[in-house]
Amino acid sequence: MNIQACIFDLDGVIVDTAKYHYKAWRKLAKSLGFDFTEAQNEQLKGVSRMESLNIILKIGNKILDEAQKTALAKQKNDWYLEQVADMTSNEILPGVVDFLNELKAKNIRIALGSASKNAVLTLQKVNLLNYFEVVIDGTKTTRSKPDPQVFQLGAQGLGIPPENCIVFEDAAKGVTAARSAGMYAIGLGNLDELAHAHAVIPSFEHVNFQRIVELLY
Ligand code: B16
Ligand code: MG
Repeated sequence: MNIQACIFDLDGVIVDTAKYHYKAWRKLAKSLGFDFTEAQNEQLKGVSRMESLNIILKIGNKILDEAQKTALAKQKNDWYLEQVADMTSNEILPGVVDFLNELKAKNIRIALGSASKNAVLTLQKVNLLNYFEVVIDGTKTTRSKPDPQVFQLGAQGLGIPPENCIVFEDAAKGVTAARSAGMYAIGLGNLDELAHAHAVIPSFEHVNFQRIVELLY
């Protein structure tokens, strides 16, 4: 095994913006007259904005035309961005900065692979953009996770073969995407949802690069 690059998902891996997405989607669902639970929200992790809206409208049994959907997606994003506006580096998840610094010191290449169209803004808000040599986000992809495109583009941008990359993901669909790309996948969070990853860790706290590589054997 020769790991040369790490590709990170953003929401739920680097920063805890998943809770902001959920709050904004729930507000939207309520404005349409139905509730949207945290369990239902699991289906949205790693999924693009429009696909997320379609899932929510299905849950609420709402059929809308494209113009209405575009307006709702914008409304959700406006609510989401109100919360992102107040973000600081305090919202970086535990252990992430130490891990990124360790990768830099070891010359392991770093890319982002996120479905979010707000990824660059978010990385700027928390002061991490400079760590990422390549940023592939929802503005650069045409296919959503579980399609491997986002991670393939990340590895191509770095010029590293997929078998030499580790992907870090909090979403089941993201783990599937990484594996379809022929990469190693480390799940962040719950083993039940991420059992198809090569290994699952609760967070970046108390792990270093060597430990991650050991988990892959
Ligand atoms: P936006 P990730 C994903 O980011 C989120 O997990 C998902 O909940 C969200 O709908 C998607 O980004 C699109 O985000 O509305 O900001 O474009 O986990 O792939 O980093
Ligand atoms: Mg995520």
